[in-house]
Amino acid sequence: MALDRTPPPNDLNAFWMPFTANRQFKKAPRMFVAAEGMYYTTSDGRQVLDGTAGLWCCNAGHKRPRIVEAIQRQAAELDYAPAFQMGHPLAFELANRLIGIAPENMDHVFFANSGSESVETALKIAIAWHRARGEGSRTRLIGRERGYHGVNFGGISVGGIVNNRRMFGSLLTGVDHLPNTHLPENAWTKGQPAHGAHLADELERIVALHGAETIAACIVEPVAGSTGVLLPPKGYLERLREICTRHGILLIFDEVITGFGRLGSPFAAQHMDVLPDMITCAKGLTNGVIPMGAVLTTAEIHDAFMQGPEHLIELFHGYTYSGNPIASAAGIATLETYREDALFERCAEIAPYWQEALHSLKGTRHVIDIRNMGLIGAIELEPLAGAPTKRAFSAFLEAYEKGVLIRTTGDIIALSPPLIVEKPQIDRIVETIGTVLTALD
Ligand code: PXG
Repeated sequence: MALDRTPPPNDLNAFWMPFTANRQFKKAPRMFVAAEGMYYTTSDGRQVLDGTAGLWCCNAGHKRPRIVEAIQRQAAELDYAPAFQMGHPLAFELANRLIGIAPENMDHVFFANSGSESVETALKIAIAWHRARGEGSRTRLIGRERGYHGVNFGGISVGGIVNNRRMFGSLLTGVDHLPNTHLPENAWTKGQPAHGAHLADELERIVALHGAETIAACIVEPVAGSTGVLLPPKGYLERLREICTRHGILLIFDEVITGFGRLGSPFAAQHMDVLPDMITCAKGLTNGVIPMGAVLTTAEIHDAFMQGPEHLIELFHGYTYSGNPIASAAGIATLETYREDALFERCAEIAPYWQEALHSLKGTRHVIDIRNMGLIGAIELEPLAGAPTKRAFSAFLEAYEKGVLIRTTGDIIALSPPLIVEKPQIDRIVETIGTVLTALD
């Protein structure tokens, strides 16, 4: 008989953790065992205030009854239905509800299971759309330096974070990058910065270099989250839209972070009043509870594929779990929760308080910039000499010990509390960060 190789349940070795300092973590694990509202419970029984909505995804806070019940009900009703050549009602209902809150030019939804998959889907649709219309030479993709579009090959190719790229070979060819929108003259800006709309003109330079007839799409995050909250300068997204339109380039907004109320509107596209051709989203789509992503597209894009004999598949793309019944149920219940509690409006209402609270940290030890928009905030630290990222990581560990969950990327503290956050909780997040930074080397 084979020996049972199963380690004991509390052995931490087998699980190779994502985007984690595995050895550090396994020496001093930080485990959550429960969550409700604005708080996590740790394995040692402490309450930790959630300053990050999990990973930018639990916009309605934790353990929302409507979502919990919807998942339980659906699991007992229809657990799985084949996603190809078969359907089930909830995927259609969720698609309709998404269109109901999306910008007015969005008419169709393609489901995926994560932000990364949504990005791959959108990039593939963009290239295939041009080809379907007889413009097969449009294959080039334009991303942006410091952009984050997930971790699959398309996403890291258009993405612009060097650590996510350098270990993984040659990536997609035919990709160019716009410069990032982070300018030193915008330091300490509250909300959208004044300088930098001209950075969109770099797209003109790329068009002049390669010819518009080779370019399929340009993908950007309306607010770059992962790289440490880089805001779009006033007029920048408008100018990008104008240049894309003029050259027949599809504009994709990656709204994995900005979707579902983070800026006070359902999507950043509405907040900024700029209409992209496609939107990628995930995270807040199900309040983070079940993996799900989606690509929203216009009728113009969708309809170009709906030709030829009707028994033929129009787009050779899709996932086993596209529109999964339990994820769809979670998505519907999540959108209902957002509406019932008017959470997008709540974000818009509390954002000015959030802004002033964050900027009150100006002058705190190590802080070299603070920026914000909606319920997003970033506090940039002076890196510890010779040890970049160490100071911010220490701040993260110290804040956790003091009962507040923050995120750090590089030497930047990135904050994105659930949209249910109350003013005293904002105060606590800010005070804790202030205390931690003051005590830190
Ligand atoms: N696009 C954007 C804009 C994202 O922010 C993805 C795609 C990928 O989504 P998935 O679901 O495949 O992870 C993201 C994810 C952070 C952090 O700390 C950000 C993300 C994920 C985890 C952590 O900033 N963004």
